[in-house]
Amino acid sequence: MRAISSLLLLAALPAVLAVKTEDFKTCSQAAFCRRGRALSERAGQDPNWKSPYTVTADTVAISPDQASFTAGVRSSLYPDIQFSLDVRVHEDGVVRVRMDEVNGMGRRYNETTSWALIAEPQVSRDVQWKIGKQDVRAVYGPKKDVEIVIFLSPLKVVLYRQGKEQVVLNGLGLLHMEHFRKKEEPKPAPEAPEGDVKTDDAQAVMQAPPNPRAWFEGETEDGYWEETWRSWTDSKPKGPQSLSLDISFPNHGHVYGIPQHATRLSLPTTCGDNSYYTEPYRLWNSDVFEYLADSTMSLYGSIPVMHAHSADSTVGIFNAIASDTFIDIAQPDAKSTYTHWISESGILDVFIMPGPTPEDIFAQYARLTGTPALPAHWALGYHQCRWNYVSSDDVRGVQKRFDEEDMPVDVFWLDIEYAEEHKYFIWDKKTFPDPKDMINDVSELARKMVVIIDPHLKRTSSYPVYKEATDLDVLIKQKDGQTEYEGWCWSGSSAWVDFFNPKSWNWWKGLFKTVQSNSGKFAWIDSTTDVHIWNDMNEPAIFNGPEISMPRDSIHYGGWEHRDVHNLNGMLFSNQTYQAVMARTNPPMRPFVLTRSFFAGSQRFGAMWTGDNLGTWEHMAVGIKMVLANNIAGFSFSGSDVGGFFGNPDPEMLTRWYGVGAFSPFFRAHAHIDTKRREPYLLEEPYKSILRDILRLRYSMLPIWYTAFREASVTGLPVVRPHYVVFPQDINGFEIDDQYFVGGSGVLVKPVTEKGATEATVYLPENQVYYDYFTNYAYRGAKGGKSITVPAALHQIPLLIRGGSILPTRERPRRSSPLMKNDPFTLRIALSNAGNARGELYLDDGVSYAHKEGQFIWREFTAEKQGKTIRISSADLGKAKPAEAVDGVALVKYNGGNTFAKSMDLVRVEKLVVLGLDRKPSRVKRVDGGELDWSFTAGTAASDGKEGTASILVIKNPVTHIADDWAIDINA
Ligand code: NBV
Repeated sequence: MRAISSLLLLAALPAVLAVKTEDFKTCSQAAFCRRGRALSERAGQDPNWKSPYTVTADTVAISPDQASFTAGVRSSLYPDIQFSLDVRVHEDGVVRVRMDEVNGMGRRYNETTSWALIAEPQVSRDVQWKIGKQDVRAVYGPKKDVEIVIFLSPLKVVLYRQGKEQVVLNGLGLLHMEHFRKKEEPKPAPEAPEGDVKTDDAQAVMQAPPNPRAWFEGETEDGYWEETWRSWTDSKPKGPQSLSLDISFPNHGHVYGIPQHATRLSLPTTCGDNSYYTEPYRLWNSDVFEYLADSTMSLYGSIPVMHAHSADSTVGIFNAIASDTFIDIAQPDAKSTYTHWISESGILDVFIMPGPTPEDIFAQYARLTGTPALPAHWALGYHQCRWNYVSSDDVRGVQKRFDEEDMPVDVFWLDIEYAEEHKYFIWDKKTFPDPKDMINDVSELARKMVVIIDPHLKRTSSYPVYKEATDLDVLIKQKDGQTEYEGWCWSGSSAWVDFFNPKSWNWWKGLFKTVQSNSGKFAWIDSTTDVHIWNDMNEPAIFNGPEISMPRDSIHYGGWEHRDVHNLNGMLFSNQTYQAVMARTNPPMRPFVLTRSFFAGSQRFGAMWTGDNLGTWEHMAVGIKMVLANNIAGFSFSGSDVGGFFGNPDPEMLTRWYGVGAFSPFFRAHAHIDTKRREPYLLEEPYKSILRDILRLRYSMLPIWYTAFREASVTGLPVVRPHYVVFPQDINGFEIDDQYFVGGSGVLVKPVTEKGATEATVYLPENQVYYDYFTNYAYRGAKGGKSITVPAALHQIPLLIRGGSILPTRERPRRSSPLMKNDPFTLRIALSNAGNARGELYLDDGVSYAHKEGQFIWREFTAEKQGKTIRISSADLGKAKPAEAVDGVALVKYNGGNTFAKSMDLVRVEKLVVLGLDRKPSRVKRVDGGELDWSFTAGTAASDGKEGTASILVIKNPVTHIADDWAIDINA
């Protein structure tokens, strides 16, 4: 197998060049990445290349409880340097591989997991390690078909399933952990021999064997101790400490994940013959002005999680590293994938997730970093934002117009201009003289506000937040470790809180309190608990810093350099904000925090969006792929700015963008300060009415979204699911990233992102009926997959219901989602080919944590064909499956008669709509009662599998209490 490295040489297809790329480093502009890629190139050119790293056999030790394998590792090139290797199998089969330098001259950053993981994982006691001459191996798993093997010389770690290689670390021999060393004074270069007279000395030089170290690490000390890029010089007091590691996925031809990049879901290659990109994917949280819609450039957040997929299995890795990381991907034969990870600093700490299904990977990853927090229900409604609503009266005016136009909306947002001189928390009293009244006017209609709090603090002692941070000494320091770091941002000369410092946490909480404490410290008393928070610029974005961020040699708590922790920075900020918002009330209420920057684990603290997209069709389309990538990387609550942040979308584009937004987990319209106003009520007809319909559609489907979010919060399964997740064996679906399923509901959507479209092609992956959501037309899929054409004029969203699904909706238009609390439900029962169906509904109070105490309704609806009867029934899933969340949170104290369920006593099912019956029923009756009020419309879709409109049976008012068990028989 040719190494990824040699494939690099043949890289083709230059990336499209455009806006502001010059503000950010490419691999060749970052010394550590140059070194990493050079290593891979050299290795690739040498057919006999072998990793110099070996496990020292006599150091191999298995802990007495069999929990872990440890050993010493050496590189033949630096025999004096010691490394430690630790491999352990977790209870759920995940394998953690750690390596660090020991007894070295410095300390590599080893705390990434203390921020990313929810707990120290439980190690399996059910593993028997076998120490052999050449390897150490352990077979495990319920079927004992998984094996982890550590090959000793050279060091290689392989995960097998049923004897087949799944994941290989250092299979290509690109592992290299640069050790700490002393800076050597440069030696004078030997004088060059003159002319072509070969002196003895010169001959000696030419005949000397090549220096293997030079061969391995490069001839020169490239950027070891200092690095200058544009006008910035990065001092590197610790010297080189980069980490290179190849991770291969034999037998897996697709890889997904590593958000955030504006690219396809199935990640295109970056090296090798005909590679799609030439630059590696980069993870270095960055504020990229006018980012490209098709690029490997790093964006605002990073989740170093990758899924590798084939029709046989899905495996995954989580590479817990928070420093600047470049990732090359090669797929030389379309069957296997080779990746090369090059990071600037940090220990090696890789979690191998064995799968073997996508569902298993989600659970395995959720056990490590947690499931997404269950959002407040209102947060799934529509959010109206722009930079900026300029005054409290402006906010009131916008709210009024929504109500006049009968357009639902839950949240009004304020961007940075609410704050006097961009001193966050401090209202600009000229424009917002009455903030509390304004908030109360909004919350009167059960709505909320979200207000921005950026991390840069204006450096003026008259700003209490800055003053208190200085007094407490919790600001990030310059490279001397003493002086406050100063940079330029919206607030002018600014400083940044170091959230790695635990001292900052309680203080930060205090700022959000809406009542003054007697400590005399700042509290946000002119806000209310109906205000939630938007954290922007938390990469951090700094106008005059290198790559629009913080110098890498700045110092954080514990003496760590910014380079070590950069990608964690955004998560710590939104985490602390989340805790602060939660702490405002007793009992706590679910906070909403939107973050731009994120890392693995950020899903526990709210929502993210894809930053400053452009109002173009390409950006609209790639936003869907980015949201899907985020979803499979555990961070479901995501969306893109509806309308595009920059530019003035024409009405057609804006209309289509609402179609995209209504089917994103997070649905917010936003716009740059220089754009024209574009609130949905401002559009002419027919656009305005179409937007109203789309908003109402979102609201009517909130029960489906909330049920999906609840499932995500318990199992880690994504809220929006691409094809390979739902049909992991259907090879035709592995590249599909423009249509997807909403949770496990059976809703399949393909938002239109093309100008002038009147039709769309939708791929149906199975021999099953799919019903058009609006017209009930029954399309037929086929075994092996089939594409169909569906109408997609401007007012139409290609939206299908997979046969076999039951969808709960609420069809009464309201002004905001809390006002729907007592609205009745409609159940759409979309019968499968076999005449069956299933669905779920989850409900709780939507705001508190009472659901953790069992205060919820969780129903299962089924339709089962038994001879000539179809029985539709509803059962209590809370009772049937007192499930434990994958992260170990037990759903305790559940009883069907809980007070929340009781409070829903008036909520009924107003309508059952049964799609796809073969013929008109003779009777429709409750099993415990009499005949129901029903009507039947015959369809043209015949039961022999022809397309056409489905038959529709409508049953009126069949159920009085949504929380009850019931059963209805439809007799043929
Ligand atoms: O706060 C202003 C904007 C905000 O509207 C946007 O959503 C963020 O992504 N912010 C960036 C700073 C300025 C961007 C040009």
